[in-house]
Amino acid sequence: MTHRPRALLLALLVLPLWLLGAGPAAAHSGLSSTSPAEGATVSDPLGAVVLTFSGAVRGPDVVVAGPDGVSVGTAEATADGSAVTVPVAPTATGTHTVTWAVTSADGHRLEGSYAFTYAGPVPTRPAASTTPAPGNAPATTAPAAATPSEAAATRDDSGPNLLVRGVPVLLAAAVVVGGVVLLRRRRT
Ligand SMILES: [Cu+2]
Repeated sequence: MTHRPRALLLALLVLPLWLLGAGPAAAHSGLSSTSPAEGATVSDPLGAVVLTFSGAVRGPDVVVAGPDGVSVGTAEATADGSAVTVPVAPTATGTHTVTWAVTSADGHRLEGSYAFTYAGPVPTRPAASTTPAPGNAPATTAPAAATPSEAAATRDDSGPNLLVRGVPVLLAAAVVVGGVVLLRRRRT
């Protein structure tokens, strides 16, 4: 008859401990999925990075950095329930790193980072007229400018080449004509 109060006592001791352990764990929000996904290669135009958590989050702080380490975000990240969205405008193809931090519903600060590869279209030169992005992407116009001058240089070389080629042709013609004249003189 003594084991029943013991079982009750054990239940009374274990139940609060279980509630303490499971309570905060149930309210603790984790990262469920991301768009683009970790390790994914994006070939379509990308306008935003979206992080989806298992529960409501607030106070998002998200930085999406391009291959040069400069942020490609065009506005602050916003939280809507369990989804965090940050608008982006990639300026280069390559590895993009998402570094994020949010406050879970239970008050815990969560943070992490992951990377994806962007292989979609990029502006040929920074569109300063429409994009309010603070990042001035270094325009790589130097290689493009060097190409026409190289083409002009090879085109200039073709002139002397034609003259040089013409000399052997004239010499060969002179030899043939001379040979024919000599043969005709021998016959007569
Ligand atoms: Cu938590």
